[in-house]
Amino acid sequence: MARKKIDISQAVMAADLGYAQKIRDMLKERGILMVNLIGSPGSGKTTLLERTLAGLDLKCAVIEGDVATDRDALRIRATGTPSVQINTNGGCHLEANWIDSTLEKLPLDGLDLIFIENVGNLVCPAEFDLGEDYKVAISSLPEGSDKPLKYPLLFSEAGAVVLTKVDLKPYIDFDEVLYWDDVTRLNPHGRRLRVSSVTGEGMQFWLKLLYDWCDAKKQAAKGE
Ligand SMILES: Nc1nc2c(ncn2[C@@H]2O[C@H](COP(=O)(O)OP(=O)(O)OP(=O)(O)O)[C@@H](O)[C@H]2O)c(=O)[nH]1
Ligand SMILES: [Mg+2]
Repeated sequence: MARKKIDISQAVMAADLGYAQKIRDMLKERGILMVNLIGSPGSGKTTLLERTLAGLDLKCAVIEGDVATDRDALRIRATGTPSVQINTNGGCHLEANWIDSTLEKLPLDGLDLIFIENVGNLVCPAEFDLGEDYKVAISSLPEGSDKPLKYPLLFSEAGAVVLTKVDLKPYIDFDEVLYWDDVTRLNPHGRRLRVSSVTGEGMQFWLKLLYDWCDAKKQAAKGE
């Protein structure tokens, strides 16, 4: 029997864009900001979130994406913030239809800000629209200063690039001038921040950016 190969990837992507638009419409109506954190495994996403949630005077919730375990959701819940874990069971990124069904499990009333911590990966998560307002690239000093040009999609589309673990600078050979030059070339309009979740360096600028983004989202909702 002759076999015919059918490419369903286009259809799957198109269906997911429908979910992303549904999420975007719902969040716009409610004035809730959604920020999608994307970075390598161990780049410091959950630690940055823990520190952020302790410093932000906003009502937040977190959707955690990991291949396996609910460890990150447990860390977030320990801060007193509602968090739901999605396990991708091998998948390397989150998709909008999963975010859509997960939002039903979060207390949306009165919420200001939803963070998504995507699966640790610099490649695939950048390709998927989750209905977020901003993707934020999280890259850490120990990963090396050559990463922006090697993984250009994420760095070019991010609303902000956050360089984490800057407290390790004295111990690591990292060309910060090259790093920021490359980021700026890829993404001239994105915000650029350097933070340490250990010392707190740079955290005030990150928190200020989140407040500004939240204010803008609420203003847009009022202007509807
Ligand atoms: N020195 C230093 N270590 C950090 C900093 N932020 C995180 N770490 C450490 O980096 C390691 C990984 O941090 P996580 O926050 O779990 O990283 P993650 O990006 O959430 O990792 P995955 O969820 O597995 O992708 C932990 O040992 C943290 O303590 C920082 O600013 N400075
Ligand atoms: Mg994590």
